[in-house]
Amino acid sequence: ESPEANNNDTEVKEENAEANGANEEAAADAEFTIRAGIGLNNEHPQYKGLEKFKEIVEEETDGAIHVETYHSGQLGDDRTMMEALQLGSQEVTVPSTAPIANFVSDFSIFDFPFLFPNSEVADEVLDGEVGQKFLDKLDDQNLKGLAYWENGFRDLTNSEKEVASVDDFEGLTIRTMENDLHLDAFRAMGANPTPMAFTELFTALQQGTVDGQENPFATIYLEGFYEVQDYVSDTHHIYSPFVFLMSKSFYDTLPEDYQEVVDNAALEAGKYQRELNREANDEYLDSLVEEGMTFTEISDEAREEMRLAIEPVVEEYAAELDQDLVNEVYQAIEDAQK
Ligand code: TK8
Repeated sequence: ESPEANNNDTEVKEENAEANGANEEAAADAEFTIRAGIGLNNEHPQYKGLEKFKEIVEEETDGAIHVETYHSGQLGDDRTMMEALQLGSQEVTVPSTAPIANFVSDFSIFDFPFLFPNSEVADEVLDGEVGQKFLDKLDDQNLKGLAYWENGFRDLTNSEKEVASVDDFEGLTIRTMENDLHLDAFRAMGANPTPMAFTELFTALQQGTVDGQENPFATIYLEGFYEVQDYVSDTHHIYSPFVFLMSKSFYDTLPEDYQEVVDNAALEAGKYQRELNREANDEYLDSLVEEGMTFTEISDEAREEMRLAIEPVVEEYAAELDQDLVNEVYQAIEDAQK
């Protein structure tokens, strides 16, 4: 290697050691340490949001609360990290609502396909009264929901063929999140769904264990799925919220003024994360095509066909949930469009 390269390595090593040193020192001085872990990698807006949360909390508490941020499933998959919050071995994680539904089943409403017509309506409903009612239901699981962030509208990719309508789902093995509604919705469209933690997804796509998956464009691009997937369709079949979760037992140990700091920081960082996420999702479809993926546009008729194919599943799940809450969600969606 050229001497400069070596020199850079040494410089990088010194920088890292310094950063870690500073980190260790900060951790030693802090009254509280928050271990915050997510599944997406450090380029994704989800991680930028976590860094923003860290910046605000450490500044507002003058370092009394120290935040350690982890990405790419370093602390495990979404379910593992939520269980770690319940056990007190981790303080923050930001999963999609789909895995949360395994802890609080009412959350499955947010994975009803085609529930939210756009992100503005989603923001208004989630950040309003009815969104808070769902967050309050997390307390019994020793989870404190502080804010809704954004994963985004989910789109289908696969390595087999162009998907332009429901008929094209036939026979495709699609990885879904670990959520029964997702499984039943993809079965209703003729696909062969397989539930899998996000941490195993890239390898499964690479090895062909599954033909495809569904996630927002930002995730498809930033996680490099274009390297192992050939086709992408803008199905936009589900708007997926993230929920900023804190271990409730940890939250309850914080003095009231620090609770206010983390409450506001989660909301503030969420606004920032949503903005970054929307910019990213708009820009990354072009990047996917530049990386060689074939883009298939889903027509309104084809999307309506998908909605109708899934409708019996949505009705079945809606009947299982708290009817007042379901009606409140639909009413809030209607009001948000007036
Ligand atoms: C990352 C996941 C991801 C989700 C999925 O941990 O599992 O496909 O969309 O964002 O939460």
